[in-house]
Order: sequence, then C-alpha cells, then structure tokens
Amino acid sequence: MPQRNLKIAIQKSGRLSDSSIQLLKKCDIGFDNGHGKLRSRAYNFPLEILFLRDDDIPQHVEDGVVDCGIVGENTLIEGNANVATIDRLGFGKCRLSIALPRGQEYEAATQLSGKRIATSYPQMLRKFLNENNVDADIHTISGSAEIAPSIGLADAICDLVSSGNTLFTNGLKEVETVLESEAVLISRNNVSSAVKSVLDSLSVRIRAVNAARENKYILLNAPNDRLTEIEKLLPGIKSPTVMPLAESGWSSVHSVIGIDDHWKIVEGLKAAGAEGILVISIDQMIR
Ligand code: PRT
Ligand code: ZN
Repeated sequence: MPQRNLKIAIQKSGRLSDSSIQLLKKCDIGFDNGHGKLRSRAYNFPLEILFLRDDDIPQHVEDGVVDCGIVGENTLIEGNANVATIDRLGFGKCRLSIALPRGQEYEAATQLSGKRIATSYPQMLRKFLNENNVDADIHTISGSAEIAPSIGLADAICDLVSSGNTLFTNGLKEVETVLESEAVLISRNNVSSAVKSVLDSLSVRIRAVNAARENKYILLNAPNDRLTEIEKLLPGIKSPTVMPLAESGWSSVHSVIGIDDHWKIVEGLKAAGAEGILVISIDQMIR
C-alpha cells in the first residue's frame, strides 16, 4: 500500500495540548514540539503535526487542510463539521452543563423557560432546550460565562465544567448536563487509501496506548496448592500464564488486570497466599 505523510492538527496551546503531544509520544512517534512551533514533522513515522486553535480544527479537517485532528467533542458537535470520529481518547474529560445561582430551587428543565442563558455553545444548548420543550433566550458570548449571572447579563449559564470549582467560586450550581465530552480523534470522510493506511497505523497505536493505560501487568509467586483459587482472581487477556519456579511447590503467575480494581485483586491474591507480587505499568497493549 503506498503511503504519504498524514497531516494531523492538535491544539497549539490549551487544555488539550500536553495530552495530545503525550499521546503521540507514547505511540513512539518522535517529533520536535518546541515552544511556538506551528508545524513539525515526525522523524520516525509518516506524520506532519500542525499546531492550531482547537475551534479551527474540525473545519480544517472537513476542508482537507489536514487529514485528521484531536479536538474536544464539545467543539466538534458545536461546529457541526462533517467529519468522522475515529477514536475516543480518554482525556480532556468535561461536561457541558447548565448552571443557576446556588440559592435558586431547581426541579425540572421547564423552570428554565423564559430565562436568559449565556453560553459559547448556542447550537447544543438550543437542541437541549428544544428536546425539553423549553423556550429560553440564548445569549451567545465568547467566554467567561460564569460571571454572566453576577453582572446581570443572564439568569443562567451553559458552560464546560470539569472539577466544578469555577461554578462554586461564582456562586453557581449545575442543574442539567447537556453533553459528556472528551477528546476525540477525527478524520476527513473519504480519505484516500494512501492516507487511510497511515491513519489506520496511527489508530492501532493509539488504541494500544489507551488499552495499556487501563490495565496493569501483574506477576506473583503462588503456592501450587492455592493455584486454582489464585487463577480465578486473574482473568488475564485469555488466561493467566503459570510457570514452575525453581523452588518446588511454587509457581510464577503472570496476568493483566484492570486498573480500576487492581488493589482489590492484589488484596485477594495476598489473602490467597500469593507472595512477591509485582504490579507493572504497560506501555502498549495490542488485543
Ligand atoms: O486557544 P484555543 O481556542 O485553542 O483554546 P480554548 O481556550 O478555546 O480551549 P481550552 O484550552 O480552554 O479547552 C480546550 C478543550 O478542553 C475544550 O474544548 C474541552 O473539550 C476541554 N476541557 C476539559 C475544558 C475543560 N475541561 C474545562 N474545564 N475546557 C474548558 N474548561 C473551562 C470551562 O470553560 C470553565 O471556564 O474550565 C472552567 C471550568 O473548570 P472547572 O475545573 O473549574 O470546573
Ligand atoms: Zn478555542
């Protein structure tokens, strides 16, 4: 399959920049991301990286200025660009929420009728309001929505929230979630087979990195008479690897476990007689 350089756009500077760069580096793609750079060519993978404002990325992907890009789903959906979502990337997680001044009682979306809601996401907010049969006045602003109620510009806001600190310090409370968002890899529809071939290679690497992040490699020594019990605690990719130790009556057991419950599994293994338990991070995992 002929290959040509794939062009990817990532955010130049902002909340998605570091994670996007780290993701490509964990895919073993080497490039110079020196301060102020606008474009960079990978030296060990057919990839050219363009550093752009996040809002411009979906349109540039649709127009073919770049072949693919990393952008928040919120930006993608609001911009309504005609592109394909290839992978969800697990970082840049946030939600687009409607928030009201904290003292106000809130029970249902119908209470938003007649209110002025300030937002940088008018399309998504309009859709949410229509779906909930709410007739509210959308006030489109370009940023700092959280101060709109306190300066009398709006009764409510619809903005991105991650920790909730910004809402809290501005005396606001979240009452409705319009969208759960995270960074996604997007590509132009109908890319050529030469571009698709590189995009597929990149996607395989990204999935391997993301799968690795969700798992740990575990090694332990197990007394043979407790092996059945220990194996039940370790599903592995297929099943755990069991090898005899030099010391008779003992085996070495290797497996892969999910990151969310690995401490619970380790406690179970110890209780079942496992010794010398090592838990190791995985770089890449290809299923
Ligand atoms: O310059 P450029 O246009 O490229 O960047 P930008 O300023 O438009 O975007 P940026 O860097 O702020 O955010 C890029 C993307 O990060 C967003 O489109 C989201 O997909 C994602 N993201 C994740 C967030 C947040 N979390 C987030 N918390 N984007 C913005 N926020 C803001 C939010 O608007 C609010 O002001 O953070 C504040 C709330 O944060 P908490 O933690 O106090 O709740
Ligand atoms: Zn932006």
